[in-house]
Amino acid sequence: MTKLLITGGAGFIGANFVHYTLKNHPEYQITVIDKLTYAGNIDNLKSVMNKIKFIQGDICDRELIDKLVSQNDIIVHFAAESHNDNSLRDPWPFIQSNLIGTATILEAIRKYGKRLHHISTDEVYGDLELDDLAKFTETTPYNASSPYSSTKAGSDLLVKAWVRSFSINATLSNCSNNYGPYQHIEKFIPRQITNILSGLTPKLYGTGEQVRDWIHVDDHNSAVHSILDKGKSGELYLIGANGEQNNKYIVETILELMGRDKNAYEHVNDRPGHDQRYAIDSTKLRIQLGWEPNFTNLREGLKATIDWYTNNEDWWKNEKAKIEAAYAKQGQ
Ligand code: NAD
Ligand code: TDX
Repeated sequence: MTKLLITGGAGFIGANFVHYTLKNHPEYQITVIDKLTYAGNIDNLKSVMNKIKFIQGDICDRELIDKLVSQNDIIVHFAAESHNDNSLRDPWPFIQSNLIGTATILEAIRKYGKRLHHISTDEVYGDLELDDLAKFTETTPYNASSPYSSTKAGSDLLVKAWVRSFSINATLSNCSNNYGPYQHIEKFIPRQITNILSGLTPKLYGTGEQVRDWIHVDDHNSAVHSILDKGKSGELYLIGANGEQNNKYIVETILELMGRDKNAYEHVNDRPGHDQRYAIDSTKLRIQLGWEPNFTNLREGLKATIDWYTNNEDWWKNEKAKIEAAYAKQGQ
């Protein structure tokens, strides 16, 4: 059995990765390390706790990371502060976890000669114009906009530097916007679904014309497995499933799927520095590794996600008032 250490495995994508791996890749023996910040939820792993080892800890803890990396074969690194709006309120946790945390993992990887897969985002490339037909590729220059995306860009550069200078065995992937079960309700899609379920009006930042390239979380995770199986050390792969839509379309579709008037949303204050458009060209991943997404119908994916939040109110309802109070302070 290959020993797999998953950082951030109690968060949205990490927890889905644990479930996906247990179901589809029995060759891995899983250990999760997660600090259980506000975004980490041990309940996300409740049903599989007897099949994995869970350690509550910080990726900035050098002694702990040293020990865990030495005990495992492959490290898949999801742990990060992940929300742009929070990074605009307070950048420090982002600098700590995304930069110092990644450097801590890299030093342990270098010491013990283990394999790393670093999870990153398309936001490292900045944004595209709304009327531009271009997409991000693996050679697009880094040009991050927010404290969140700049710390993710910095973490990617650390990985690339450790590959070049110390010849560590590492791959990187930069994925577009994920949706699916277990996503924190601070994020766009779950916020709007839980607003409607709570009798609140969906909130669109600014004009709502901004475009995001949506991918189902299981497609992100199947791509990560393709890279673990067939990826070449030192390479970076973009992950995307041609899911470009503007925010207005997403809110209207959610309202319609939930049986409401599709215009029953409000425009609120825009995000400072709001990135206009993200779009991924995933040709390299598809051609070189033979990966294809399974969830190509966004409307159906949204319907399933709405069903999940409707059926799992206990998972989110205690957090709702606190999240909305923080947004309300910013007129959002
Ligand atoms: P999330 O906020 O839902 O989960 C992050 C997890 O990391 C949480 O469980 C949290 O407790 C843990 N964590 C944070 N700081 C930690 C620390 N110092 N030590 C240990 N654990 C810590 O985020 P997510 O949306 O699941 O994102 C996971 C990864 O995927 C991130 O690296 C993010 O940049 C990347 N990513 C996310 C998206 C997206 O659409 N959500 C898209 C592309 C890439
Ligand atoms: O209430 C809202 N209303 C709204 O219009 C919220 C929370 C967001 N938005 C807009 C802002 C963005 O244009 O929706 C879009 C998506 O917002 P987020 O869910 O905050 O995602 P984004 O900022 O695009 O970043 C996400 O994708 C890339 C993840 O949070 C990152 O972790 C990932 O790297």
